[in-house]
Amino acid sequence: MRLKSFHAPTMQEAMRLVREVLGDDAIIVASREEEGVGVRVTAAIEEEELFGAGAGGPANGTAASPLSFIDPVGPDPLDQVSEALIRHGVPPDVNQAMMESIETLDVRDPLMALSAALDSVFAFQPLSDGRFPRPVMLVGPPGAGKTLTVAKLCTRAALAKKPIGVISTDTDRAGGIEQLQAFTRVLKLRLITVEDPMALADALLVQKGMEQVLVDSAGRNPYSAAEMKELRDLLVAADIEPILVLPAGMDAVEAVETALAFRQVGAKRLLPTRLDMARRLGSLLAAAHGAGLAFADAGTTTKVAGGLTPLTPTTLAKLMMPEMEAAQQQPRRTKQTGTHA
Ligand SMILES: Nc1nc2c(ncn2[C@@H]2O[C@H](COP(=O)(O)OP(=O)(O)OP(=O)(O)O)[C@@H](O)[C@H]2O)c(=O)[nH]1
Ligand SMILES: [Mg+2]
Repeated sequence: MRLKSFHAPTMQEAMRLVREVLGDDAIIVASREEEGVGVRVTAAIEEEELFGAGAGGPANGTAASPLSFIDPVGPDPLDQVSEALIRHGVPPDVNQAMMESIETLDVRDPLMALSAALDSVFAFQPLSDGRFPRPVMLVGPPGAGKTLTVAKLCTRAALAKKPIGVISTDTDRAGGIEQLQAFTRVLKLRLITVEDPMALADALLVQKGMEQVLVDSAGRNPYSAAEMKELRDLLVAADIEPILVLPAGMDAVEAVETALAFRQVGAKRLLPTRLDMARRLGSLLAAAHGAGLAFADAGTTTKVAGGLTPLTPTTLAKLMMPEMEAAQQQPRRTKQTGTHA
């Protein structure tokens, strides 16, 4: 007997899929409503009915995709991806787009399936290790992790002995400059502080020859027209790329609205932080999807050295399914121990 799960928005649609793929002899063994996703129906069929007794191949065109059937000894990888998306609180529209992108794939590995879904629905543009085409300004709501991210990027560049420029525009808030200065002093970098758009344009001219120019900014309330205008004024002063910094663990709808506000001032990339402190990354997927932002790197620790992980479909899939990553590494570790013994 072979089992297969079907996802659909309604029971009627799920039943139609069962009949289409498995034929009229399929037996429904379980059905379940899944919040925000719809209905999941698991159906079974005898293999002789599927392939024709002794025929060794599909009996007719409707049963032409036996590869996507669940291996009776293990769970369906697509079900595991679907469960992970629900666990992460990925909103229904994003969940559906991701699941649809992989429903016809023949993959045995849930990490690969999730990685394929991420790859087809999202864009990934990690920050280069080399020369940045434009200076970047880390922007976002208060406390998102902008200053720590600038410190991490400074440290990464300093370890690679790259000449970089560091500018802070966070001059209004008490302590805004000192926080970054504490890092730049250790790294023996000169921190330039600027108070207005003209000064920023001049500071960027001074830093022109640098491989990377990093600009910290003050936290902005995405719903304050005045604060967002201040930010826009800074950004139009020079050719500079704003990168949105957003912490994991926000409400998904709030994350989308925040991302849209920063998209309006020109952000095209999202750099999520605090991935080490959140178990649900759905709000970040929602923000990237809703505002059309590409994933850059992610903050995964408070440490400045090695504190950024370049995001790719594979690294993000591993962050979303750490249990699968751990399970895959298990046999390798055992083998290494054997070699040393
Ligand atoms: N665990 C963890 N903490 C982080 C991460 N990124 C930032 N933080 C913490 O988040 C807090 C805020 O970080 P900041 O870099 O000061 O945030 P900011 O966006 O510059 O804040 P404002 O300048 O006040 O708007 C600090 O306590 C950081 O240590 C991360 O990836 N992981
Ligand atoms: Mg700051």
